[in-house]
Amino acid sequence: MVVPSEDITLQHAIDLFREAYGSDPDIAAYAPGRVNLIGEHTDYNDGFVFPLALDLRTFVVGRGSLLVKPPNPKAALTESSAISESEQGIVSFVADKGLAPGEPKWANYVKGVVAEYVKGMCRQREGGEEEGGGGRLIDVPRASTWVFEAAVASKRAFGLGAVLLPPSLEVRDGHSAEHKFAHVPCGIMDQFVSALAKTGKVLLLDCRSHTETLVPLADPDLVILVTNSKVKHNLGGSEYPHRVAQCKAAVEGLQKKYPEVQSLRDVTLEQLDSVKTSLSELVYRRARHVISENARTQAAVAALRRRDYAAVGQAMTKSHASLRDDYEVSCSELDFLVSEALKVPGVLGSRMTGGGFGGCTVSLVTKQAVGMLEVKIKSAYRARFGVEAETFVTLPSAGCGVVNLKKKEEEKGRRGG
Ligand code: GAF
Repeated sequence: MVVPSEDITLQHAIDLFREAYGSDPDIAAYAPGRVNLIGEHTDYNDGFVFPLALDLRTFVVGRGSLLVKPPNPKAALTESSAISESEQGIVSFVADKGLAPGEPKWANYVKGVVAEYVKGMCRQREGGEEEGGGGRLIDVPRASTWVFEAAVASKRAFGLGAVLLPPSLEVRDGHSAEHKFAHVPCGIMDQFVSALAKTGKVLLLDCRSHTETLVPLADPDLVILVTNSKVKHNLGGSEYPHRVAQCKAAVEGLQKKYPEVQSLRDVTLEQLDSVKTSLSELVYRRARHVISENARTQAAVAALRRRDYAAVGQAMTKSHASLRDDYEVSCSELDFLVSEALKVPGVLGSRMTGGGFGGCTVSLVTKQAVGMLEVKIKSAYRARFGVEAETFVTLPSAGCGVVNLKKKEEEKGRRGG
């Protein structure tokens, strides 16, 4: 895969802005994509996840003066615009309390965050809800407006940065946007990793207490390979919400015997087995995945801390089997990519990553073996499915942030470049 350099991506966003508004943006915000090393479908069960940010970022650019000194006050003060870099589209909408999801779907991720933001502004304002909406956005300090826009930059990466908003608010805005505007009853993993990720570190997140721990992964001999199956998935479709409901059903069944249980996080495999006959076979297997995945995630974290990479890899591979067999969120393309990867010497572990039903796999592999892995996996995938899989090597990268474009230009000028 040819990954455009950060400067090219940013420049592209700047060009789109110029084309749309006839002026230069003066601020950019970015948010990284993420890959989850292990801990899948555990976040909405109060469990543990272990993701890292990719060094692939989406940029959002803007100009503060558009909000502060609009040529046409009414229109500009009540409008927020979004440019989708990947879909080459522009959607304009009124940033007020009436904001509702609609078409195109990608813009709902933007609108959802804007809606939460407007609501937050209303709450913070004296006079409450009635006072809020639209033009009130001008009161938002410029930097935070665009950091906040970074939250929507990457479809599922809602990191709002830490400039003005406390982490809980950051997460609430992106998380609630997905629930209400994209209709995905997702957990909190993606929002947190986008906001909190650090270079060279994998983020262990306790999804109940919302506490995070950064675990180093910076071994010169080791890399992470992400492989895109190119199978598109739609988590808003019925399967993801079904899994959420099945976990809830398991908890309800368990509570009859163990009233103290609040979520699958609180359950051991022994406890689950003790109520097996009272659960449907399907609900039992769903719960078994979540409970065993929490244990695998904690084991993988401990293994990474002691640099036992083989054990990390084994936990990843077992995670895939559980997602495939018990949770049933894999697909033949992902299963194929994983089994082909594991045939290559130097691959320590491989699994599907994210919600499933398509998307990517993640493999832990020695630096020496990664070239061979890419070649083999691509040709096998092409031969089997007639599709070019995309691969890219990554290391844990930093979370979202802001670039002051004016300052960047001035610095460039001073350096004479
Ligand atoms: C999707 C969701 F958005 C996450 O919250 C998480 O549940 C993941 O699927 C599965 O681990 O990415």
